[in-house]
Amino acid sequence: MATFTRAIVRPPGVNFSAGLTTVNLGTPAYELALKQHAEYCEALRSCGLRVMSLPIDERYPDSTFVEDTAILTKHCAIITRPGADTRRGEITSIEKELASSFNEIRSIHEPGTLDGGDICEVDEHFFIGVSARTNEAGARQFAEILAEFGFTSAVIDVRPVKSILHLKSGLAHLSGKQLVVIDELVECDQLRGFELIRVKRNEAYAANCVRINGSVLIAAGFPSFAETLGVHGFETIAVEMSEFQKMDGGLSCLSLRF
Ligand code: CIR
Repeated sequence: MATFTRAIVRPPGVNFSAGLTTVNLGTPAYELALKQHAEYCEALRSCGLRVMSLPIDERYPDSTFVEDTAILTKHCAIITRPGADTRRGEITSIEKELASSFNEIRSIHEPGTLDGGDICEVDEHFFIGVSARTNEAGARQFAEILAEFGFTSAVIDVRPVKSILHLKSGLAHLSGKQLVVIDELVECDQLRGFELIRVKRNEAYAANCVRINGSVLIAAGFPSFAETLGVHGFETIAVEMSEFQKMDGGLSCLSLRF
């Protein structure tokens, strides 16, 4: 399991609620979103990470979801080409920021599209979700870049799974062969050989959790999942995510960790 030392985040702008969403949970309250974002950053710090906070960018209401703009591996950074037109420009400032930390930077090019939320890293292996945001060309380009650096990958088509926006909305890597999954992904051939820790259907949002060094960051308000992780020996840190959930955002998408 990689050890992380840094995280990149970007607080939401005042027009955050003008971003994309497919869920019907109401309009996010801006002040509360800012507070939750600050607490999220504090949780990252408590895991030992140095948090680099980018300036708010109101040109892009979804730009707080920085995870979708890049994938950071131990050998390279890969700049995505977000599937939503309104998010495509978000990559410019991220690429600039990463230039000082990564010698090797690759990019996804047209006609490929790929969102970081569709990429689940399991040590040297990556699951690539093909979704409403990540297309087959993007997945192919990404797999080729990974192969160049000695990583392996497998594609999981999540388009039939209507309850999730991205692969990682329903899949997370905890440690070794342990994965967190929602019911709809349990039968995936690509996940055979892994230990699957299932999330109850009524707590499916919590599947998007993040292992950071010795802890697992989870969304607050999902007691059964928190208990399951405890039984498996994980220390959990719960973070309130309600305002980001309203905009289809999972916990992992608020940061880039490396
Ligand atoms: C979007 O629809 O693009 C944003 N409102 C939410 C993106 C969430 N990203 C993620 O879970 N990786």
